[in-house]
Amino acid sequence: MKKFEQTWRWYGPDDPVSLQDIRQAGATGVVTALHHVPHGEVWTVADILDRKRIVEESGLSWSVVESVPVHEVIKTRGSEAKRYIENYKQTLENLASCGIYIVTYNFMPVLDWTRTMLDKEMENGAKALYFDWVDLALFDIYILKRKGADKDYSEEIVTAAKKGFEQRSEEDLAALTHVILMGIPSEKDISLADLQNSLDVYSNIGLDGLLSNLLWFLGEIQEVCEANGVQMALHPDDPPYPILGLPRIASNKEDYLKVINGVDSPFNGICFCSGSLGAGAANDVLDIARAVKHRVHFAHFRNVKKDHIGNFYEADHLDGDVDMPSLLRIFVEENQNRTRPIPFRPDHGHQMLDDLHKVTNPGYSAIGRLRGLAELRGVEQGLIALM
Ligand code: DNO
Repeated sequence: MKKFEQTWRWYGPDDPVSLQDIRQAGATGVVTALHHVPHGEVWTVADILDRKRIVEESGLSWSVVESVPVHEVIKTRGSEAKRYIENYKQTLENLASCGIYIVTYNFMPVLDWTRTMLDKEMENGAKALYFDWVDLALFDIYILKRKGADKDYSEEIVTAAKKGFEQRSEEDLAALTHVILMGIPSEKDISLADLQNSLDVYSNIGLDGLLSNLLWFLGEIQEVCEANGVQMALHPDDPPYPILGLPRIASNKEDYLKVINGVDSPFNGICFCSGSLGAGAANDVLDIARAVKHRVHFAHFRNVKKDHIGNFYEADHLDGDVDMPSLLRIFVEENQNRTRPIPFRPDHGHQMLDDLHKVTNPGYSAIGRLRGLAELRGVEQGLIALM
């Protein structure tokens, strides 16, 4: 029976978790990106080879790119979009020429993943990432001051947000703003002004416009991907619903089916993130997996625990709302049809044990992910033994 490829996200030479740590965790593949290259610029072969060499000298391989960011000009199909598409194609070609074929990306407007708190304390003292609707509404209504924002939330949430705003200190509000606008470590954060400027642009584009921009982008890169064996993996929206009035088009099964059928070619695939999808109250993660598994080029296994209004924290990998053993079973079976094993990584992990005293990238401390990886590979082996 074939096993998954075990991978681990590494933010590059500045990541406090080293390549040697990754080896000790038992992963064989590294998931990384050239975070120092500004969004939209070409990744040169020299730069890619340099990173690849560092990874390989540690006895690991660079299995997946996460991410080659899609520039806002492409997402909004601005006047310079063609130039950015050409750059994107060149980057894909360069990666393939260095033997790197799986590329993760997302099509979320302006912001990547969004949380309202990075250190929610669990009962056992570990810390988790957390998303709270009242805090998001507080930010949206009182800090971003988006027009008509209060209409997007229930009365209960609007009232609680108002109270929160009146009670919280300036410092607290600044910290909340920082967390919401936080980008990928070692890339630049979004500014409040960037976000404000984008609101109008995206409200004109709307859901249909954003989807058609994504399909246009995929159509444009199709030839390069097919000619070079590149597999594109679309990460779901995180969280999987429109936030701050911005449209979202990769949040559920219907969205994914529109995308994979819209440009119906094997290069056009998915990064199946069980935590992102699992945060959607209406999402049945197992059902989504069954519907799209044939196009999954990469998987993030992570869990979430939601409450009755949809706030959620990131739970231990085998805890929470996603039935992880059943999900893994779907992918273990799918993996048997593949020539190249599906790479997965333990996505995020609690800040725990020694890591509580260290400064690490939110969600990406070592020990919580080590625990996640160990649990996930244990489930995989158990499933294989029973098959
Ligand atoms: C967060 C990640 C995302 C993901 C991108 C893919 O931890 O899952 O930032 O890498 O959205 O483009």
